Amino acid sequence: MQRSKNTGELIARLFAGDRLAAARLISLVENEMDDYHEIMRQIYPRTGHALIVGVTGAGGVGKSSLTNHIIKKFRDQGKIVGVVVVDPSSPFSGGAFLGDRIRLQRHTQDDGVYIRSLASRGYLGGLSRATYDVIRIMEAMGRDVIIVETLGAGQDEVDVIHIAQTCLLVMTPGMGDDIQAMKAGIMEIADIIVINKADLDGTEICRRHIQAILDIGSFKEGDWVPKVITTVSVASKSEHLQGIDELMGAIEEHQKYLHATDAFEKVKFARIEQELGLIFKDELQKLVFKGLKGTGKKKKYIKHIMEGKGDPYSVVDEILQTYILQRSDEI
Ligand SMILES: Nc1nc2c(ncn2[C@@H]2O[C@H](COP(=O)(O)OP(=O)(O)OP(=O)(O)O)[C@@H](O)[C@H]2O)c(=O)[nH]1
Ligand SMILES: [Mg+2]
Repeated sequence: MQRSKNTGELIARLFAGDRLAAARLISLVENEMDDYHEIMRQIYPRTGHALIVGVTGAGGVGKSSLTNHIIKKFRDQGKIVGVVVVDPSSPFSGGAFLGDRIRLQRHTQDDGVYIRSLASRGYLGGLSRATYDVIRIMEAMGRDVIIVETLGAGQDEVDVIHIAQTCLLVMTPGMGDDIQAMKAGIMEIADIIVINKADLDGTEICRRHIQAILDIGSFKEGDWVPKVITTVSVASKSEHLQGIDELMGAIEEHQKYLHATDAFEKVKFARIEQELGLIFKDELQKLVFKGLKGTGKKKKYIKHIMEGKGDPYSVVDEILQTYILQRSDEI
């Protein structure tokens, strides 16, 4: 690891909205340079003001196509937009990275749109933490709206979605029984459920399945009940597109709801809680591994488990006892 040069200047340029400075800072943070925490500390006070929209769902349901339209609508309102595409190279998405780029590329000439893709691997602190950091950097860059596209598959993506104030769960007709399996996601994650590809057969059945799940949901008076919107986000003629204005209306309505109730504070609380947990987990691991370095103990522990003499849980408990409790005694 090494210390980066001129971070002060880069940060000043970031605050002025400079894309190159943003790209440079993102790579410094991704590579966890020594002054990584200092960078994040300095930009943090400039964050927390953007509207953050999450777009999640299974591979190929049309998340990027919808994101494309949402970007355009926000641009038409004069807002500047940041987009984070998480996990585009995941095997689940069938190598959609290129597809994402093509779909989103018509915005790349627009200074009001800043797009960043995060690959699934290669982040020391994990994908979720990298995503949180990149979003903070985009906020500090002055983006009014940040759209986060994630594949709704693994835990990382679920972690990430807590950052969104308004979360779109995208589905398609023909998902059939899968809808039942997504019940928890529908209830826990979705503020807006989008049935995309409504030009395909089965849209009405899909809507009924979703409605049935919502009907048995235990919503209390004043709770937000997820809205269901049907869309067509790719069509040979633009007049065949559907539901984009309704979708934007639903996003606006949800934002109004958040601000009119204490829900906005709850979302903020959840975001910071998640962020604290991610940073803490990562730093704790680094601290422990640093303590073990050069002692040969890490290897010993791994061998111990390999030989069936122990298990990772007991080892972690033991390490925590030895290293953390001893350390805290010192403090
Ligand atoms: N028929 C139809 N096809 C659509 C619609 N929206 C998107 N598609 C197609 O669905 C495919 C996937 O679209 P994407 O927007 O890349 O979907 P995604 O969810 O971002 O995909 P991943 O990032 O790979 O998970 C593309 O071939 C699109 O052309 C729609 O409304 N109707
Ligand atoms: Mg995509």
